[in-house]
Amino acid sequence: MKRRLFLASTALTLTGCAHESNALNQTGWVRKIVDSAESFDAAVIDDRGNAKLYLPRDISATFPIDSFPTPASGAYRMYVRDDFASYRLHAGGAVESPREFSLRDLRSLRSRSQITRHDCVEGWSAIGMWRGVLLGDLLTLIVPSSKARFVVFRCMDMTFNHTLYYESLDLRQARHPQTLLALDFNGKPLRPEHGAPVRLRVPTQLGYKSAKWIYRIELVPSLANIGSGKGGFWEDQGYEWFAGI
Ligand SMILES: Nc1nc2c(c(=O)[nH]1)N[C@H]1C(S)=C(S)[C@@H](COP(=O)(O)O)O[C@H]1N2
Ligand SMILES: [Mo]
Repeated sequence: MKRRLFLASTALTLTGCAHESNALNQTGWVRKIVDSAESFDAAVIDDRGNAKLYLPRDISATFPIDSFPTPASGAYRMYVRDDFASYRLHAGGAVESPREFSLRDLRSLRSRSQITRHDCVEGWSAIGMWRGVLLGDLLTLIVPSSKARFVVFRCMDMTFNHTLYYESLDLRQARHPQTLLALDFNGKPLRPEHGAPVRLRVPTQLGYKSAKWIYRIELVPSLANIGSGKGGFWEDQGYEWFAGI
């Protein structure tokens, strides 16, 4: 957290001007860093709105773990002990067919693998290969009702505000062909510290959108009643809800 605050104040110093005095204007700040790092590289997001795909040789040798600690609850420890056999992903809210998915159910759906870069607002990026289910495919199974506008992700880790981590996407972002419910990382099942058994991977958006340790997916008409109403844990602390790279 010290590092986060330090970087936020650095961003303030760097940008300086009055109209940018919001130290938590993280997206704009990161975009500047990403822009400068990418000036010799191809576009990060192409003109169809897709994140750049990388090659196996580009995969980072080490990939940081950068989040709240791995859940310590008895329930999560039991999942780890039984290799997530008793885990269920609950999918409901404003949908016509609420459902629970075991890990085996999720693994029986069509999967997709992609090598993309993860950009964290704290100033690091890393490339990895994720395989999982298209969130759009899961939404097709549960059938969002006409009222549904956002998809909320409920996670099993505890934040410093003693709430569980939460995030959200709108339906367009959720159905983006690169938005995955990732089950595997670099060819192996996700490890607990990287968000096992199911995490979001949204390569078109900043790292905090890629929620780890998801136990529930909830369709809602509005974000007003989620946390303090900004649509995610970090958004409620001042980060932007639209975290496009
Ligand atoms: N549940 C949960 N998901 C989370 C976070 C978190 O603290 N809790 N941190 C986010 C942030 S800011 C980043 S950069 C990535 C880090 O993922 P990694 O630890 O697998 O690298 O997870 C994102 N998803
Ligand atoms: Mo991050």
